[in-house]
Amino acid sequence: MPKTGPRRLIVVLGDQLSTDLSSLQAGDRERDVVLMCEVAEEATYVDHHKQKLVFVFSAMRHFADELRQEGWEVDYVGLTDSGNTGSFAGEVKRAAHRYEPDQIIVTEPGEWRVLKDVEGWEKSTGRPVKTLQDRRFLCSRAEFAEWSDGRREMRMEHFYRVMRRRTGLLMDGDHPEGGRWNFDEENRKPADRSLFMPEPPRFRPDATTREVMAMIEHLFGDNFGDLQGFGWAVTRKEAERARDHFIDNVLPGFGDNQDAMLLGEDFLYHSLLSPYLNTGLLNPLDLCRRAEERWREEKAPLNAVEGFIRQIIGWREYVRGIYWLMMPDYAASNHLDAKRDLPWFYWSGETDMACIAEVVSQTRRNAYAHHIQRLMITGNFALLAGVEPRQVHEWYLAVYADAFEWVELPNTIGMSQFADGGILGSKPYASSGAYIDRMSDYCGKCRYDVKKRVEEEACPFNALYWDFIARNESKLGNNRRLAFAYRNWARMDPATKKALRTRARSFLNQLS
Ligand code: FAD
Ligand code: DLZ
Ligand code: SF4
Repeated sequence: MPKTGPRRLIVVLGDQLSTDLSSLQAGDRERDVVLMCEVAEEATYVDHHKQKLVFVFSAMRHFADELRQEGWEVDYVGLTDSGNTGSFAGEVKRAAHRYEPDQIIVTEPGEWRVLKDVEGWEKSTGRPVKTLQDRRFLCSRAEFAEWSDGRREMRMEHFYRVMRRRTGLLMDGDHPEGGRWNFDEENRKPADRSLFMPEPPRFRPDATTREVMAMIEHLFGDNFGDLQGFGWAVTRKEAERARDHFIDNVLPGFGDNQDAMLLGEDFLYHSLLSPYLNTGLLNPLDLCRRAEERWREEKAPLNAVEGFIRQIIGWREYVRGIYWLMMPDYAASNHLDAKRDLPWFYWSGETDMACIAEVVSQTRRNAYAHHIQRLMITGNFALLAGVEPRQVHEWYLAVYADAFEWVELPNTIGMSQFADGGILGSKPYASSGAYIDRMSDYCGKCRYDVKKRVEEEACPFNALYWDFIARNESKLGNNRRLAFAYRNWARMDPATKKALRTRARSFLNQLS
């Protein structure tokens, strides 16, 4: 027997697919109604990879079913349903007319753009809107602001220790397990073909996913990305299977092989869990506790488990904190005054640089590349070439299944492009071909020679690296972490300097 009394409208957004979401916890399934809507505004703010669109919409549809099974009334508006206004504001207004709720409840959105939208709902519907904290994150926006307040500089490593103490993860009383907070020195081994590579589980599209695939192919057929081979989990159960596979088979090798890159090996020792964490199919703290348990059972080494947990309670929470602290101005940051257009090969993959061609083609196939590929291949190249950070940001926001602005933007603008001038991290991640050669087997299959610097056949990363160092000297010359590079540049003879810069210029001039 449904309860009578005031009815509330609970709006659940596409990255809030968690049954323990604060808005759902605040609701009453016997009385309130849940609104979920696919809207054109979200589907088009960048030209998303087709797999990302299918993943989000299929996961949303499956989540609506999950809520219905739990007894909720869910009003689900599909992208092509008649009357769909194409925006959150429009759909919330229409739903307010349908249900005449006495209150609208929503968990705070992950992104600035959507928060601005939510802030207009009270006026557009004439109903009070209650916005609740997103408790899936371990550090609230207010707590991060408090932590950062008065600090001369923010650093992830300091923040991470606070999060370790707060969660108790890998702690022995007040001390870190193993006597150190960070075991990175033992990680980051180069690629090794002889390693056994665990294959990640892929999930066969069910009828719902196939329906979404047909819709996306029809509406967004020209967007970047292949749909055949779509294998992302779209239900909580599937995401949990992916999680268990990672914990059982991949986690033990995570630390050692975190930075390795091998031709034809798209996933190596990574979890591929970011799309599920970012949409709420998996809970970050639960995942970390399961990883910790593996170490306590002596089934995974401390360097692997600590490295994995750091990415989640450290980096993931830290970049979110920076995003909310710095938005909206952060999106326009361009400390190095980079102006070049994003080269077309970021979309086509058509370049003789084997490393970039490999990462772009993998990205097209899977809507995935691992961290070092994003940071040290495509990110590094854009940084060295001086591509405008906004264009780099829009590319990353479009092409990865896990790309939501709160996490993508600080990683791109801050970590990868140093466009924030050092707010997020202390140095630009710039490197010559030598690093790529050490961590991958890409160079062996490349038309360019990684050992050469100035010749026509020389690896472009080499001259571009020195050109980057030289042209940004006024802004980076005092950076302690680049002292070695600037000392080497200062020692170089003028003819070599000139040849490097000429080679960089001629390479950049032929980019389109
Ligand atoms: P794993 O290597 O298995 O790591 C485990 C988890 O740790 C990830 O699932 C993720 O939740 C978290 N994590 C690891 N590194 C980071 C990080 N730097 N910031 C935040 N969380 C982290 N991550 C996104 O989730 N969405 C993005 O849009 C995104 N854009 C990026 C753009 C650039 C330029 C760079 C350099 C990094 C970006 N990252 C982004 C961070 C990182 O590359 C991805 O989280 C990771 O590659 C996801 O793959 P995985 O799940 O296999 O990660
Ligand atoms: C990424 C995305 C896309 C493509 N489409 C929708 C949508 O139509 N409806 C929706 O609720 N969410 C979508 N999302 C995820 C949102 O972008 C994300 O939930 C909000 O931006 C929250 O910050
Ligand atoms: Fe990339 Fe240079 Fe190696 Fe070619 S030689 S794969 S361009 S780093």
